[in-house]
Amino acid sequence: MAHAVQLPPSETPSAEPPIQLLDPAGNLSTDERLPLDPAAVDLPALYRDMTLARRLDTEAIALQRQGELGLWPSLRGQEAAQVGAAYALGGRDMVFPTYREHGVAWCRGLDPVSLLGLFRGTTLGGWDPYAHHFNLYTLVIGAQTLHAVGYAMGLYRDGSTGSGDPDRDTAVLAFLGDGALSEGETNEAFVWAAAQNLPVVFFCQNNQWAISAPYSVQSRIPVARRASGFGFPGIRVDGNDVLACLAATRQALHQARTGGGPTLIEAVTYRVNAHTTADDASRYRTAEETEDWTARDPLERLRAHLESAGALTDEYVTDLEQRERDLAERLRAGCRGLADPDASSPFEHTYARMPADLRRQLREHLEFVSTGPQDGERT
Ligand SMILES: Cc1ncc(C[n+]2csc(CCOP(=O)(O)OP(=O)(O)O)c2C)c(N)n1
Repeated sequence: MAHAVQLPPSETPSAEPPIQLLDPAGNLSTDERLPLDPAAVDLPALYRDMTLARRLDTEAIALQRQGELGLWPSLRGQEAAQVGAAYALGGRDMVFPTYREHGVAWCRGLDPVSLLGLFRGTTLGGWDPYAHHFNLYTLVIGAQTLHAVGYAMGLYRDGSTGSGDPDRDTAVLAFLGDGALSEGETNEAFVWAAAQNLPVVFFCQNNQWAISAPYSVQSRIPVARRASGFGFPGIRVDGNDVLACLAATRQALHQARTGGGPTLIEAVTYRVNAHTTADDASRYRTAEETEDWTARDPLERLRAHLESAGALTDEYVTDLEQRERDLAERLRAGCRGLADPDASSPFEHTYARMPADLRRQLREHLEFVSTGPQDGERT
């Protein structure tokens, strides 16, 4: 059998350049496709939240290395995509994340300790999705796109989209990775969102890799261009440029809320760390590629801009460093203080009335747990 032709890993051929409003040196520019007045954006706040999202990530990795977490999927390199998108949200808009959206969770006001429970094994959820309009993390690739479409359908049927009342109209923001585009569920979600003209924005962080599979082995066209096949707009932005991500998401959410239907945003970025703390990225990608992308650091370019504009005072930097230390301490103490779950909790909350077979399994499980650790097992 003939071997499939493999394209070079990193960039897909004939991809149009992503729209950029802030270049790697920190210079601002304009683009008529994405109008944005930077003077009306709180740039130091964006920098603050990107910095704190990175610190959250760094501390979680350290906690995993100390054996406090089983696993951690790092967001490093994707702070601009996540914080930019999050800043475009309205309070009522509902977010459907994957498992890497720690920066969005942070901006949504979630207690960062609650992000750790899933990866410490103390919970199968971790927070009330309605408290911050931020759904639970989804580890099944692509599944959240259908959840998002279902929620968007509910909004549509409740008359909470395209009503003309800005205090009522609501949209959904669904996050996905480039790998999720190869899932049937994602494609079903796109078909359904288009056919029903639903108020949903699909925000794809194209971080180039689905674990060890580069985007180029999954598709012959760029992510954003796929949208036209489903019948809605796609837009390609520099995912390391927080302003381009903010402007694109703001525009797409506005369109969704006002009855204009779905959009697919491709934020071109890079996962600087390994897929998770359990993965060795050196097995499938080169150090040069990672170094090249690391040089396009999303925090550095905003910092460079703020410094050149004289907007980063010593006081601001000192205060931010203190906030970072406080956050780190809160994560360390909070993680170690997470309560062990009740032994029956994995069996609960799936069915309103537990089926007999599951009840039997629960009984067996509780019996097993009550016997305590077996010889040689860790306590
Ligand atoms: C349905 C399903 N298939 C396979 C997996 C195993 N898996 C976990 S992460 C991953 C890659 C996902 O890549 P991408 O969507 O690009 O997101 P990223 O992790 O890069 O942010 C895969 C295949 C899974 N979790 N769910």
